[in-house]
Amino acid sequence: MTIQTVATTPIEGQKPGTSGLRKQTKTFQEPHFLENFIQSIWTGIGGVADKTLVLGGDGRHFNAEAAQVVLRMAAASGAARVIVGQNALLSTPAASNLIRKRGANGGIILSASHNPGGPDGDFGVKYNTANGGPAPETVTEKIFAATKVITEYAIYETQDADLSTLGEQTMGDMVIEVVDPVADYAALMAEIFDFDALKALFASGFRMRFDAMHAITGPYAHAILEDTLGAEKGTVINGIPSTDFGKGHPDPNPIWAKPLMDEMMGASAPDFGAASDGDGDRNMIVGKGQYVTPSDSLAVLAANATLIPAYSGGLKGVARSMPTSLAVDRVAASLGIDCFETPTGWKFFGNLLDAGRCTLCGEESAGTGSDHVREKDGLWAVLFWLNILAKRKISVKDLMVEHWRAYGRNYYSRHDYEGVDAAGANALMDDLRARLPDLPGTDVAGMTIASADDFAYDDPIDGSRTEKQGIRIGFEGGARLVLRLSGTGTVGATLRVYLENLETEALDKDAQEALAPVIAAAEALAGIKAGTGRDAPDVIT
Ligand code: VG1
Ligand code: CO
Repeated sequence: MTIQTVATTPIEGQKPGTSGLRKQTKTFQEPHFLENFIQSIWTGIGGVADKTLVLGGDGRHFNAEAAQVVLRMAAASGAARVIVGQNALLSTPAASNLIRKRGANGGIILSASHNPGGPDGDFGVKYNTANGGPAPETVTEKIFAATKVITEYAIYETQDADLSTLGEQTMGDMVIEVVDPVADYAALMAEIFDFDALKALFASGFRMRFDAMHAITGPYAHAILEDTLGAEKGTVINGIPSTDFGKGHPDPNPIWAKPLMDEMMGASAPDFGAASDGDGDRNMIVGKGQYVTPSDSLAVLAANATLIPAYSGGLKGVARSMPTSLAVDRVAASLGIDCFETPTGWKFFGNLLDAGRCTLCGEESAGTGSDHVREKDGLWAVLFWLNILAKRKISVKDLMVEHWRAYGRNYYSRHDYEGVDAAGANALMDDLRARLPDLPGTDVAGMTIASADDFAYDDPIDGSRTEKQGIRIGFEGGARLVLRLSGTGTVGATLRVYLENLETEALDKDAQEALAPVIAAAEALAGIKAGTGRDAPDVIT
């Protein structure tokens, strides 16, 4: 085995986005693309010599090959140990747990999360720090800076490591430790939740459907829901991970998980339905005849948290990303705890969790999590719901009605305009941004604008400031409109329009109807049709 030093030149466009570097798989497979980025990670974290890393991915096309490159590059740059999930698989929350549990210096997660996979899909690389969470912007900026000046990378010339067999092997001086991807994560879930109550729930005939969407959560869901908790065989569907996610779009929402939605709205629906995304950090919750928005889900978890063993002492605080609805704010107010509003992306929750300022966090994009790891966690959210239902002995539908009666209902929807012209989308945002100071006090679509700003976040723990995180427009009476551009897309720009309307009386409306004034206001204020060249959103969730 020899260390090869390969001359290279900087490659454009290696700036990490909302969640790591995401590109089309074909781009990642171009000469030096992956290697440049990995070497830049080593540079950005001050070198990898003598360090211990965790490595795994969501199993998509190129996962296995990329993992071998990362191992050979870690060995060439002097890493002491890499803990790898068997067959280079780890869900994102399981990777976060392993980093924390094993005291690793960091980890590399190979995933483009909810983006489709396969040769014509997307691939991604994410670096997580020693707390188990996504690298904060101070670190990703150093990595990006390194990508712009790279001249060479180091890689071992050797045959592939055997990642199918559990146990230790060496590559040069580096130890490669292959671990069961599920075991430590399953043990953590058993510490957090009342598994006896969950076993009793399933033993009583409670029926569930879990759609793993051909992605990484399948093995975890099989092991925990069926093998441990006794849910009937067949509860988990699409549970074998495939490299192209069965040619599907592994994003758990009513559009991409439509078969599950149809089943849950049908006459013979099971009691509870759920789905998870490509890398296992997102969740969708749906009861018999009742979809639960991610924003509402976060609010319900917060309101019922003391039913869960790990949270029985109460919550230190909660946090939500800015576009997430204000439903959880209302719960926090009634509990008398802090509610933090952060920019989109899990990396902004890390400091709050580390400092013990909040226990639960969530995003409107189907991400929910707590201080048990430093990532959002799909299966954890599902178990949280099951634990609540087991204790409360109530249907999802009745629980939602009860919740809305107590706190009001924040009707919510997101309209996405995908792959639109980037220049046009930027111009739309810039134009609206320039008009923000004049908007408060004016009327639009029959509503009066109460506030309008471009969201900037001052981190209360490290004092860092993050600007231009999306346009927020608040209306009198509690409606809200948010516009921002996606940081995870790989083609053109994606405009996300987030719509919210608070109702305290009419709790049973159709969401799009309840939001009609806000939708009209969005068009009047931002000229979305003209700016995107689209008559309607591509995806409505
Ligand atoms: C999207 C979501 C955001 C989430 C991010 C990563 O980002 O809106 O809430 O944190 O994806 O999720 P953006 O910039 O496209 O809006 V995952 O599960 O794809 O890592
Ligand atoms: Co994800």
